[in-house]
Amino acid sequence: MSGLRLAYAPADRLPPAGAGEALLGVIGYGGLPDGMAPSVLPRADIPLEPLGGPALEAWYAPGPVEYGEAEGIRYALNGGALFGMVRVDAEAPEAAAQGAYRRIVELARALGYPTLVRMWNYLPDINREQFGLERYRRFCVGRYQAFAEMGFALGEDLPAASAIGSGREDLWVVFLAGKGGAIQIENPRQLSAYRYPPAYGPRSPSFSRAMVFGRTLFISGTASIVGHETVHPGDLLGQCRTTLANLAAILERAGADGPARLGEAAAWKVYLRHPGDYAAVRDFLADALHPASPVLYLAGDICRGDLLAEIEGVVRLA
Ligand code: 3EB
Repeated sequence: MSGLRLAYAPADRLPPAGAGEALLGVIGYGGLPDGMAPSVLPRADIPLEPLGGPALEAWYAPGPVEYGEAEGIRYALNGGALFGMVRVDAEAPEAAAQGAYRRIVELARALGYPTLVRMWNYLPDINREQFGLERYRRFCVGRYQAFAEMGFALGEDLPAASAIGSGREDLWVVFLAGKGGAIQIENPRQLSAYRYPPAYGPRSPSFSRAMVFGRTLFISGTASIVGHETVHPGDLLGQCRTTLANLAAILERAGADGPARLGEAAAWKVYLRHPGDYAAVRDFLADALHPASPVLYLAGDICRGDLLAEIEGVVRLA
């Protein structure tokens, strides 16, 4: 499936659909514009503060698009892709993740889009310990259990993902699924997350480093990890340089240009633990990324306490 398009915009202005396109869904950070149509449009209001630039993410696909809601999941589909989102109480992250993932997989299969391509997870208080285990690690347990019980191979069929800490009570999961043909890509510089040793939690994080879906490369949240270890703890620019090297390695594996050469073919999202780091990271990325590639900056907690920044990307392949 090709023709998916992502656009960033200011908080109050949804960009228009192109000819023959329809909206699949909208994600607002700290707010959504009024009067979005249709009323069944999948929309999420994620409580993360946008820093300096755009605050809305809009996904488009070649129309016609059908909308629906089932099991608390709002979704849109166009015959090639299924896009949706669900919001669940996250007091107990294991149960929240397991329930949300189970429902998403069941719905995606029932609608005929069994291949999970990309998941965005926004979990409140992601780094807080609860009964002796960090909430992110609890989330990983529930996600793993859902995938295991749904018959996933947990190696060849894991979606790309991001998992970020957000302010309020609920877990949001935003997802993209397809009918098949997605290719998982791992990063030669990093141990696959689903193989992380038990030091990082009782169940390894169930995601791939990137997925190719149609002509689009979805790059997972990428941070300053080499092998399985955080490198440059406490050093913002050291972490940024390592993250860029990790992104470059994924792009090379996918046969794409490097981060500085992608132009409008790439869109990036940058999560910063400390909002005050924004200017320094923006200045660093002004050199490292192509000036025509849009970047959306958000203040959000990264799922390892020693990580200061994480970058994800969507890249149109040639
Ligand atoms: C890492 O590489 C950093 O648990 O879904 C990045 C992307 C990270 C996704 C997830 C976690 C997740 O391990 C953290």
